[in-house]
Amino acid sequence: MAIKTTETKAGGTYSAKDIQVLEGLEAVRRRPGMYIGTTDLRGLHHLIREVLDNSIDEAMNGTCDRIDVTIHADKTITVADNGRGIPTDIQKQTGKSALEVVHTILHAGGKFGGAGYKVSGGLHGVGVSVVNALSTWLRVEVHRDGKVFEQTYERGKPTSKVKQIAKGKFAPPALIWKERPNPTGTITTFTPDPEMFPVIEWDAAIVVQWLRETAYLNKGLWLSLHDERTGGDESFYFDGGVVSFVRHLNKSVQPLHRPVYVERSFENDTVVEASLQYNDSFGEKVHTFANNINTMDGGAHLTGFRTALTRTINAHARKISALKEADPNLTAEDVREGLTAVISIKIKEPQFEGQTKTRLGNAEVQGQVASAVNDALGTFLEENPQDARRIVEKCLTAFRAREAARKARDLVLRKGALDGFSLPGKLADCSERSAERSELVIVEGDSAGGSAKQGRDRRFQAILPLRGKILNVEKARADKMLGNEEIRAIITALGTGIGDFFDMSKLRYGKTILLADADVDGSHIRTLLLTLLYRHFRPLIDAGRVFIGQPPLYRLQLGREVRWAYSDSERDKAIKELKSLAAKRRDDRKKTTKAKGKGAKGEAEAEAEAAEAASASTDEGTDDGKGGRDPAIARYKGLGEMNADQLWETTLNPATRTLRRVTLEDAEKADEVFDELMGNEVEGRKKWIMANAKKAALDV
Ligand code: 0RA
Repeated sequence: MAIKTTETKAGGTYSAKDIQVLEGLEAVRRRPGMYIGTTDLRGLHHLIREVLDNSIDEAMNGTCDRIDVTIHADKTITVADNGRGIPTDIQKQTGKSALEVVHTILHAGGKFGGAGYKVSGGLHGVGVSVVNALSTWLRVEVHRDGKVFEQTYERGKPTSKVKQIAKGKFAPPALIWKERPNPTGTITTFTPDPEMFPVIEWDAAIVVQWLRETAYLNKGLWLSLHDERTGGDESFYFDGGVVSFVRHLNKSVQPLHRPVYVERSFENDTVVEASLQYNDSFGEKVHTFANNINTMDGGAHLTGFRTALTRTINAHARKISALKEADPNLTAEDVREGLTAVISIKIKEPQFEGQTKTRLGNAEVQGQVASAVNDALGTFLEENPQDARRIVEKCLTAFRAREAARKARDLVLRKGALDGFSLPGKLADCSERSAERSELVIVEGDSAGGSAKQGRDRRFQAILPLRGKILNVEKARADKMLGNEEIRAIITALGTGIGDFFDMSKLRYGKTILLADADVDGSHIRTLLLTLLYRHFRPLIDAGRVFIGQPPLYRLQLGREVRWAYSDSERDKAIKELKSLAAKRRDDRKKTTKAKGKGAKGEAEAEAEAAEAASASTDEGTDDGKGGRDPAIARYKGLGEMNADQLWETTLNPATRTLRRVTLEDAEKADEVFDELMGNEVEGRKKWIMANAKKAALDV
């Protein structure tokens, strides 16, 4: 069948090619989730990431050293870089400008046959055309060869040709930086489509996190966020690259030596960069990246790193006779305590695996990372005998402590303290025996725990109240940890055992729900619990089985109508809703009263009656001075203030409650805050408390 050609406004014709293009972008709009995962706030922020990644690719290529992101007051986003500028010349296959092609054809993003790029971030690379399709409006400005070009689009379709303009519309710092005579670069501005994204609220913290991480991973690259909503400006630039990253991660603990650093390029263009530094804590922080993408589930580069670390430290320990001939080798476990490391590799064709595509698959990388780390760490230990001794001692202590902990744990296990037979006394268990259908609610405080026990559905909800703060697992060793009553209660209630002994098949509840107040203390307890779960029950988090319960912040009442609000904006919405409901009722009553008493009563009389009827049923709320009433608003300070029914209605009832699933990122963040809060360094703790005292004041 011949494809019909249709006249376009511009006077050209639509061809089969154009139809394909439109169908491609239409597909993105029909199923945005397929391209960006979700259309919630996460998906929304993905748009920035997508555009940003193209500029970062340009930086990785060595042809861009500054990127500016701007959040405009009207929610529009601009990303500007001082790279070479996206090519604007006509492409043979399509007969169109390359600039238009990358913005309108799916999967045409950036990789121009490999000539322009060495490496590129593969994970997010769905291409800027996806961002374009999901924006009501997008404009790109390119500076190249002393000229300026622009093109605009609406919902992915060009609304102009690629045309040369006299002068740039913007002067982003990236371009005027360093006062180059002929600056080059790309400036992209877009407005996300509210038809695609129900909520458009930018979170500067998310962008700042990416910019900081990217700056660490690309030394010499300058990245800024300009937030025009607040006037906030933040810039990141690190000469030290991953060394600066490691120093940052260790800022609240005492390091044992200067960071070890290695950078090496291999024949296939793979570049390995790594830094490591031991500190006096017991935790481990190892972050791995491939092409700037956080490979949260590790992979070949992490395996190579661990192998090299264990091998090199063992070899050195034997050499200096810290390990005798009869001693067993230190294990990978033993060399983890107090280790902070960042491994960043740049690779031509990254293979990302796993459900969330956050594990690096490329097998050849393992040997490359191992050999780079072997050589660098070997040399470091050789040349710094005092540091070497401290590192080896640290690992030996870990080995001895682990042995002691194992013995203590065996003892505890043998005593049956962790068996299903001795469930904690304060656990109010549910009658349901199937884990899939039941849930454990861990509640802060005995009094809230009491309400929860009364208010729950005892068929499937078990309640475990916790008294005060649980033990600081960062500092405590495993044996001491198991001696803590609150922690033991959690372990026995969950039933899985911990660490090496963790067994998912023994899990007693499908969901674990953490319930704490929405204040500073509550957030402290949540942090403690998340850290415990992160370090000792990580498979539960990985499986998405941990949730944070959300108690409401407000109770609103007008007449008999009650609403709960979980945020300030929800509160404002509820006020409006209640008032319009009340107004409508007044109107209805007025009408019926009028209808009934037609002719018998005057209008004023009827109205008075209606008002009376309204106020008779209104024992809550106050006059708003306009003949209506304002709802009574109570601010909930804590779970303890709610009675059993209210707790059920707002927080426990699956039909009406809000739960937030804990992600690995949440848990990692908690772990970091925890370090700052609880690590050995008093200074960091002081700073955190001071910084948060402000927030705390706003909380009441
Ligand atoms: C491929 C080739 C060239 C530039 C780019 C891609 C490029 C793409 C983006 C996306 C955002 N910023 C960008 N900057 C550059 C140029 C090839 C050449 O000049 O020879």
